[in-house]
Amino acid sequence: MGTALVYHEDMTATRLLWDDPECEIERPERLTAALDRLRKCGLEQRCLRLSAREASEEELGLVHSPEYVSLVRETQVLGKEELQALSGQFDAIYFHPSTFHCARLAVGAALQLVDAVLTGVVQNGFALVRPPGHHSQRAAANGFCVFNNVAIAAAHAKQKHGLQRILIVDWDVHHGQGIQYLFEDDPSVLYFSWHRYEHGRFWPFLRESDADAVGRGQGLGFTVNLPWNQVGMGNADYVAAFLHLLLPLAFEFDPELVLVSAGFDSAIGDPEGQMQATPECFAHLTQLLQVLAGGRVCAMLEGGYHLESLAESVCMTVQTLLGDPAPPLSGPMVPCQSALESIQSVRATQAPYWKSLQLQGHLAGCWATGPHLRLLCSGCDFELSLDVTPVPTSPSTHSPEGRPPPLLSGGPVCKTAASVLSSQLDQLCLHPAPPVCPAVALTAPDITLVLPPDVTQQEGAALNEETEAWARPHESLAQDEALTALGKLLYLLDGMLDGQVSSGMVATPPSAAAATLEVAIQRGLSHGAQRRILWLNIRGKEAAALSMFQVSTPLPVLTGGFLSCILGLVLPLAYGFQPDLVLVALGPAHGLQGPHAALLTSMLRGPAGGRVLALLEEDSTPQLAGILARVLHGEAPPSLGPYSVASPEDAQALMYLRGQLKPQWKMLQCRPHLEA
Ligand code: Q9C
Ligand code: ZN
Repeated sequence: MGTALVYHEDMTATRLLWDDPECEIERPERLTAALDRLRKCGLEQRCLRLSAREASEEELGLVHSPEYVSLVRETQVLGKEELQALSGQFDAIYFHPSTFHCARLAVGAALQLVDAVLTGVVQNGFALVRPPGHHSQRAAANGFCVFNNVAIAAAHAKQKHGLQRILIVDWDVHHGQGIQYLFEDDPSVLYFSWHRYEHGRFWPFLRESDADAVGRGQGLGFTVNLPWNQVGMGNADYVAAFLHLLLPLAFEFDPELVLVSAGFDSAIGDPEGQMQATPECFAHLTQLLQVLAGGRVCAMLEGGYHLESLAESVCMTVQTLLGDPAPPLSGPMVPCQSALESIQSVRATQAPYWKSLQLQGHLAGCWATGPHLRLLCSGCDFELSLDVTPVPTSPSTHSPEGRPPPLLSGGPVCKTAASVLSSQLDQLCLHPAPPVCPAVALTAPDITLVLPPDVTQQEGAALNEETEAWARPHESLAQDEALTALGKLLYLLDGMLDGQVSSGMVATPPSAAAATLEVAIQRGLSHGAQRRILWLNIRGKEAAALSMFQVSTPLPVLTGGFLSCILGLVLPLAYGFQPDLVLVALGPAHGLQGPHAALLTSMLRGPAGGRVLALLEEDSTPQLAGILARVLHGEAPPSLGPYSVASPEDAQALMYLRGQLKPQWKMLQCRPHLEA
């Protein structure tokens, strides 16, 4: 299933006919610049092109008053002076004789997109429209917006398709107060908006844009405002807002459809927003939303006034909708204090309405934290082990033979028992600094290995001397089958590291899994320049205990615990680490259900530019192999099903681990430093 691109050239007709510095930025070139760039990048050609239709007056009436629709209809025959006079009755609005036609096309485009997605013609899509819509209200134009494209699309999805849960994500830099007003008391529409606010000193200067506007009546908790109180918010701030605020709520809400008020005035270079997020960030935001609602994501253009930044950001969004991996994010992934204050304040304000925000464990106690720590928690059926080795300050050391030292052979496991912890955390081990190596390894129980399906079948993996050389130190790699699997893996790994292949999957005989993984890590680290590898080893408890340096925590089996582990721990670490490669090993007794494994794998494509290599064991089910292959290929993971909260034990273990790691890994933070 593909991606729709809905457009109509007529939407370039409306333009400002008089001098108005505030309105002149909303110009026809916004559409042509974006479309030109989509063509030049070959993206337009990959989409299903739909020509926009005009919305009917009945459709406009889904959210607008008949009087207001008539007023706009009548602007078609007004002269310039009259248009200017009427425009002056609204805030930041200009009318043009073509406005009614253009605005009906913009709404029609949004409706066509929703219809195409909800009837299964396409998986997702982008409506390239103007005028924008999110400021427009029941009986008022506002902020360049005439009809509320996204709000009408949501009302239509409810009325014509019977949807009961629609998520609207408004990543435009302005508050879409029009959408907020229209769905304030409606629990079937969850409206999330972040916006430049500066404590109320930025347009539209509304008290109700602040974090404490949470909806009313039945809709309490279904309006989520994240005000940015400083300009300059960047990639780390936006990703942190998604991981720590929007996504927990969104998974709990479990939408059937995601609508994006896709304004790109929140991107770098925009004169309105003054923010710093790069165009690639919108690829990541899109990818993070694609794990919801079975991937049914409809993005409608809102603002965006820096033509280059707008065009590139639109391309990033469309490319991601098409299933391509998001390019790696640039810059330090450290959210700023002001962003953390905002995020924390919204989490606190919304907590009464959302179980996913109530997962605060309550562990007292301080721990000796060092750059390296080892923690083992047991007491539940599964466990997630997480091995974090900091980024080296010097390139990885090599043994005399030119090989990196084995990652997993080292000093003895240091087990310093500490009964200080609560009953769930029964062992704490701090161990001496592990060998310097640019790898982060996460070990968790519960995943499966699969044979590569159509996606990444690698045939050119003939046994060669190099494979044998890598295998030689490992007894378990002596057998033919193990060698063959290793050959495939090395071939695939080289393809990924050279940029010819994005992602892949390899199945190994169970007895050779550990050694194969070790070789994969060493090979990855020794390939070319310094590499950063994120390694997730997901397996049963016994196996995890063999690993040398690791932090273990129970792998939550309830949906809420699993999600908080992924959103609150694994992804922040991964985004903060900015790996070149992610290795996901699903070992024996990994215990993950297919949808969980698929979600994890899918989301790990983000931090590594899509370079995810899944290692499965040969006795994994074909279903698991298939599902992982599809998500690696860019398909949406299946839904996790109804939300169930994390167990107190899981929440506590997770909170402890996060507390330990936070000083090193800033993306784990979701609240500002309370002390200096
Ligand atoms: N310098 C949209 O992005 N002017 N509308 C604000 C502050 C109005 C923005 C002036 C901006 C309207 C869809
Ligand atoms: Zn805007």
